Amino acid sequence: MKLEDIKKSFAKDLSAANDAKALEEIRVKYLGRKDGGLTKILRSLKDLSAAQKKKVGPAANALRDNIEKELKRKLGQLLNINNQLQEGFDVTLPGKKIGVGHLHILTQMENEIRDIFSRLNFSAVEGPEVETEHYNFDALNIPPDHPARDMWDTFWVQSTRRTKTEDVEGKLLRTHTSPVQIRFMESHQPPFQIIVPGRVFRYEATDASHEINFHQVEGLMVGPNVTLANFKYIIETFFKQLFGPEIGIRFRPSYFPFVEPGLEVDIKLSSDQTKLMASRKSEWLEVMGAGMVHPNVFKSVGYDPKKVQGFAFGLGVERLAMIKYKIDDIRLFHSGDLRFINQF
Ligand code: YSA
Repeated sequence: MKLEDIKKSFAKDLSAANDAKALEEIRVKYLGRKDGGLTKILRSLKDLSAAQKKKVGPAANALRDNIEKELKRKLGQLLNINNQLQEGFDVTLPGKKIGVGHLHILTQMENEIRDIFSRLNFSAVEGPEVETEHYNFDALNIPPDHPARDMWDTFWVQSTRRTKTEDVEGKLLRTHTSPVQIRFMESHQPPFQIIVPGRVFRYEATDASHEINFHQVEGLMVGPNVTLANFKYIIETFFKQLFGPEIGIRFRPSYFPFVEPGLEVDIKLSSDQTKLMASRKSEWLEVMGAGMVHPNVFKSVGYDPKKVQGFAFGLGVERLAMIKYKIDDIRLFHSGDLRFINQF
């Protein structure tokens, strides 16, 4: 028999074998001392010429190794099936469902906010989380030692916070998404309307509605005739789309150095958000700071404040998710508690 024929015949025998006894018979047939075709070939090698030996020898050895390997593999396979059958393993049962995970509630919330603003014709842009003092404060009309810096308790990345004596620019974890307003305006000309979703950081005490690491979505609309009326329309439309037409919205005067006038927006909590309401002693939750962009901010990016005007806002994503999904403690979002996460 030729090597090729032995190979074919072995493959056929192997696939027909379904117990250890049959496998042993195959082993004897192909590798046994007696008359196995392969044994004969291996034995006759000594009578071949040197050239033939060189050709047939390695091929015959390789086939022998392969036969041994295949016999072992098939034996393992048969034993495995046998064990499973003995243990009462039912191969016809449906498999275990593998959990496929899902988007975190905050990602879902951010996506929903992006969708609504996209329908209102706002494009989304992003900026760095590690910022310079210039973009986070100075260019937003908050010079060093301005008391308004205390509104944002800051994580400084390097101990290079600028002081009157040491004029070195500091690096920090951005305390709000507002620095991206400056970055965007430096490289674009009005008119435009953008949102900036992103992570922000504050070095402050946590409670049911305050985290040290949370998310904001900044908004900025600038053009020759943008007014506070445009802001009110956009924001009311946004909240009604997010929470439904009956939602209570309150605009309050406020102060931010980078807007004039400045305001804040509150959303009315439902009566079943009792824990949050109890800890806050108010049925209104502040969700957004906003205002008309200050002329000094326009000047810092080279715009002429006599020619353009605009509104800006920064909303808290966690706070909106809390209202929408009746979550009474902001610290749950990053708690890693699957009982919480899997509800959404
Ligand atoms: C104001 C005017 C503008 O022209 C543009 C943006 C702004 C907002 C400003 N940059 C800012 O950060 N204001 S803020 O400190 O009041 O925060 C905005 C929103 O973030 C708040 O209304 C609240 O919803 C959320 N927030 C603030 N501190 C938080 C927080 N959410 C969770 N944990 C905290 N510690």
